[in-house]
Amino acid sequence: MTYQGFSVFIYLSFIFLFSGSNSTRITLTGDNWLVSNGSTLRATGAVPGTIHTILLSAKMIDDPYWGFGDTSMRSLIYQSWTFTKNFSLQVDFLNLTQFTLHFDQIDTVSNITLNECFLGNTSSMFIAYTFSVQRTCLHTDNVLRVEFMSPVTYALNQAISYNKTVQPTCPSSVQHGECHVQFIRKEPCSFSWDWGPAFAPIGITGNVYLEGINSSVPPLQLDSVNVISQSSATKVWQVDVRLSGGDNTTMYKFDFQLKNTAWSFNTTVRFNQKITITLSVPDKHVQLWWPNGQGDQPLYELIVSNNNQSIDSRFIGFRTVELVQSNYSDGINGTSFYFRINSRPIFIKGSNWIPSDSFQERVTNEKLEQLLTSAKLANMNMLRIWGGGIYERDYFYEIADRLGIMLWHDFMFACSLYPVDDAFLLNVRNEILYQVERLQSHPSIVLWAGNNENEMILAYYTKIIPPEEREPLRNDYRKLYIYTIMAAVAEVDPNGSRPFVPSSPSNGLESAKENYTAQNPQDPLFGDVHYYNYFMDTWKPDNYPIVRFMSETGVESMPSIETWQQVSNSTKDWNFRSALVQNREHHGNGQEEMMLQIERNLPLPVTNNTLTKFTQLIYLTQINQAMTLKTVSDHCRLNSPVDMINPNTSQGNTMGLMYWQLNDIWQAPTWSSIEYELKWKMAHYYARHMYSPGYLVMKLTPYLSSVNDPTARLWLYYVNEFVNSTLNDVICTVNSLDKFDSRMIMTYTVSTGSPGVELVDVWIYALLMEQSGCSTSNQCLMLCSLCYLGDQPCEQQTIFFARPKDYQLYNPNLRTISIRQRSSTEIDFTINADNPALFVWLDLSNGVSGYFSSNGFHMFEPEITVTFKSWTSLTNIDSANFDLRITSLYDVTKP
Ligand code: BMA
Repeated sequence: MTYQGFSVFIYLSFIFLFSGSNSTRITLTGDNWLVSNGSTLRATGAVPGTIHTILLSAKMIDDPYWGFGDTSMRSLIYQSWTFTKNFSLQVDFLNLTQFTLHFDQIDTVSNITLNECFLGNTSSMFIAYTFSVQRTCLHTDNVLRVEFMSPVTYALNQAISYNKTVQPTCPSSVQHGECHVQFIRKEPCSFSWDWGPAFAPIGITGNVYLEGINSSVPPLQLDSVNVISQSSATKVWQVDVRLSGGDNTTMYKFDFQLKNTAWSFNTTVRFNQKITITLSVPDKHVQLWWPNGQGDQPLYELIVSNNNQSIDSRFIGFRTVELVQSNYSDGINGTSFYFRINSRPIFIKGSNWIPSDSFQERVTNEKLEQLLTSAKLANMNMLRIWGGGIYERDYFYEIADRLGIMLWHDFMFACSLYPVDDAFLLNVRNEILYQVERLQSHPSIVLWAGNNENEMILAYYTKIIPPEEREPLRNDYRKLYIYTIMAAVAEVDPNGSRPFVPSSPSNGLESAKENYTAQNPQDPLFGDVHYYNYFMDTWKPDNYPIVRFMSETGVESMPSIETWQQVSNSTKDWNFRSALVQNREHHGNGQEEMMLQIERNLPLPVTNNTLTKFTQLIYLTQINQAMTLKTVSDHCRLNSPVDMINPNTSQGNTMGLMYWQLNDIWQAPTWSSIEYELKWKMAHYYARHMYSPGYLVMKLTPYLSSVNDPTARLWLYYVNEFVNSTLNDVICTVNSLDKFDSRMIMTYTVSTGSPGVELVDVWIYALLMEQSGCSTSNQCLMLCSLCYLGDQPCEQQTIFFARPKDYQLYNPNLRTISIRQRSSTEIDFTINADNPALFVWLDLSNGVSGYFSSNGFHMFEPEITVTFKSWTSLTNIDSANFDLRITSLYDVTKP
């Protein structure tokens, strides 16, 4: 069994002075925590850690991701566990006067005891806890005990003691999950999801330290920095700084300095525990922060000091955010829903983010960096942090700031109704105050959303319950998302630096008219929409609704054979319908749906070799997913211009797409475009292509017309996001699959400069086919290339006039003719073909992690060179280790 990505925490210093204040911290993170279930299992391990990762490193269990670990290890989370740490304290520390014990994150329900003193309990993994510690509780030799209750038992107990049933009580049985997850403030998907396992980890998952100070006055602390807005009249940025600590008898002099700029400011104030100081930064001192693809991402360090001693600092970026929801001209119903950043409307190209492992302690910062870089490389400008997961660690947001990946940030509530008793609401309120304060300095976060799909779930349940029960349920919803969450956001961000939507999907501002509980939160004329349909032809553009903003849509695909080999070494598991694959397919009938979708458009494998068949089916599911996402993306981008709104339906002005889902939590059939171990599926290469800033879209109307249909038209559009003006060549050819030579060639010039959609040409399909000598649709297809001036490769676009399964395929005899190292991270592969080849898929079997410059492409020339880019430096490249596997659609048709 291979296992990569296990982070190693090394804590070099045990005691350190906290910058700028006279406090001393004793770090308790690191090795030598004893973990025990009180009977059979005892192990020593490291914190941050959870029972699974600690027992694994003590070699007492297998990797939980191996085989059926998700169900076979389930009893671990039904038990109580104690984490114990022995540590000593020096006299100097014991002579200090005030003490606190701090946990960045505890997962989840625990009682905390230090020596003979009970300090308190925890009930949310989304809050940092600080307990005050009496001097009498501290000794030279100390024992810290954190006693965890089973999260599953806790959720059940809470559900039983609540005065009514909260739906859904349990996940669908195909998920092998746990029940009542809405009763515990813990990663919702840790009780299972339709793409993830139920490991429901137990443990200490952040830093732990004991702090002592030599004063009765709490140290000054920088709680948050928030860039609020820019005044268009004065060109001055308003920046709110929240500080706490100190005492109300002292006058404090604060200095603020924006590093590497000429701007600074100081003020002297008296305050009681908390204060917000508003800074005014003239815009001449700073450059704008832009989303990926629109400009640079300059970040500035704001240093806050008191009497020349630095308190703390934050990196900030200067950008304005508006979520524009305005009326259209007369006769057009609904409102717009789009992001305007620095006054520029931005079409959102993105995806949805889920936790990248069930055990966050084994997610390295490099893994996060590579995932977000993969999003950037795919031309994305936004990710949605989905509400069934977690608030990510600080480093995640730092990467997003640096890469220009905007974040639509849900709060962690998903696909469920929730309890609303006082204790629960108080817990939630503290969570929102803590998380918004922690995160609001990040320019990447451009929107807060109350939850994932809960307004939709509410609409569903209110339809199936007796009428008299409906309003109370709606009141519960408002209590949580409007009067608790929205109110808490406004408390920490009183100047409204970012838009808030109560739910995703919702009808945006319009939802307030239905008191935030719409009958149909999926109205295509307002707000955002989640759209799933696994039974239609997902390659047919007309099958998709035309909405204002598509924040979720997608289909499943299978991860690569290497990924399956990481979780089982038994060949019987490497089968499309093996018990292992079925166990990890958490979406009911998911395998059957994928088969249906493949069958509709693609040839089915004919081989008798079971491993070859499995590999080919994986390949086909990935083609299906890639083509599906490209179809939706083309559909959304084509419908983006406001002047293309259909006056009869008011539909159009689609200003964003975030497909479901970017990444994986484990190795399974899912909607992701990147596999658990970071390999890009074909969909991710297609995302990179379909999201390119200058892009051609071809469309045949009616879809898959016959060559005899005199009304059929073939449209060529140019979608442009470039703001600088250039002229680009477009070359279109009609081709067939039996030879490389084109049957017809047409050339155009398109100009950039004003973002929008331009109709380049429209052909009478019957005529075009006749002139190209194509007597049936399945003889021909069309290729259009967009060639930039300069040395960038042309962007090639293809339209099939028939389903790929209806084309005659010829053996391309694909082969690698040269392998050449270009740099320490790049290798060029030159490939030859005898005939055109469809969906050419390149794969390296040596386990090196990286991505190709292009993949899943169609080859219409006898030779092409593709570059593989490794995430890490490759030394001593021996080309023998770079065995390139090449597959094309033709292979599927071979016995
Ligand atoms: C949406 C998401 C997720 C889910 C996905 C696929 O409902 O919000 O809850 O995993 O679809 O079913």
